[in-house]
Amino acid sequence: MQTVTELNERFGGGAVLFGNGRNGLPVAVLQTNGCEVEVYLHGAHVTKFTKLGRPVLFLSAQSHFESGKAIRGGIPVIFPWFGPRQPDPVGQSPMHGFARVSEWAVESAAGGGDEVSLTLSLALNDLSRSMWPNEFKLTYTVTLDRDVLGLELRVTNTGAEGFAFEEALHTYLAVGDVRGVSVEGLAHTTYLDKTDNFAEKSQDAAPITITGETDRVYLGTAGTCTIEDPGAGRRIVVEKEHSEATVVWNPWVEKAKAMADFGDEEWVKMLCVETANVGRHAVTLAPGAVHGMRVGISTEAV
Ligand code: TA6
Repeated sequence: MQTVTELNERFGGGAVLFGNGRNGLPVAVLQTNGCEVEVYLHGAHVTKFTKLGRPVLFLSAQSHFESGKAIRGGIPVIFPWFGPRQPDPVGQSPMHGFARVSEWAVESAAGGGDEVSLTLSLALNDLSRSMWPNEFKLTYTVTLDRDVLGLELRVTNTGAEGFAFEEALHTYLAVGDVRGVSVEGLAHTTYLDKTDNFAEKSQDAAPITITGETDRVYLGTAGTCTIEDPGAGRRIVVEKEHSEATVVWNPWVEKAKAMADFGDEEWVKMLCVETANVGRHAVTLAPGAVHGMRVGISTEAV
């Protein structure tokens, strides 16, 4: 892996600077006027997006920052399976795949002024080979365009066999109080309720409110979600492309207590609204083919 000095010599110097982050893990900082983003090479993990100093993303104070472990909060990159691997041919496949616990390489850094971008990549490696037989390359572009955070995950099948995969950008949004927010953009869609044995249910027309543990996979939806957060005086807009599923998650009280890398009271301050292709929307990729999923995250005052 390249040192921070080498990274700055090769890619730094513009509006992207590399440094030693938590536990000495390499981190890239992207800045535009009034906004800042931090991306760890560990998991290609966006851990921070602030606008005028205010966090848009939630990051747990209890998060791990170490090799082999996922960071809790920010935007974990989920690939090539979502949730527990089913079936699990190797028996110990990590939850949510291996991309978020892998070390990614820097491909390029560009821009300045109002638009800055960083591209990272992950290709077939010993970890992936040990649990997944396919030849692939991931490229992940993080763009800060004025005050909009843009993300694109591209999956390339570099092998001679087709393969199927699931993916998600598992975004942890920062909210004032999750009990006072509402989510719009998923009306009249179907969802699988993971708190009710994956029962298939229909979402009515009303905005979604969070009144208990919530873990839902919304299917067949390419729409924009808006998270109204009057308590924080803002709404967060999550606009996506080439994604057919949206996951909404809050662990609430008991699940929060059960997670070692999450504070007991932190469930109040976060809501995951995830951009995904999972379950019946898993992507099948022929040899040589590429699939790109995009999301843009922004805020508006209310
Ligand atoms: O995206 C929601 C979910 O799949 C939940 O079921 C919950 O497990 C969450 O992800 C967090 O998973 P993690 O492996 O990061 O603890």
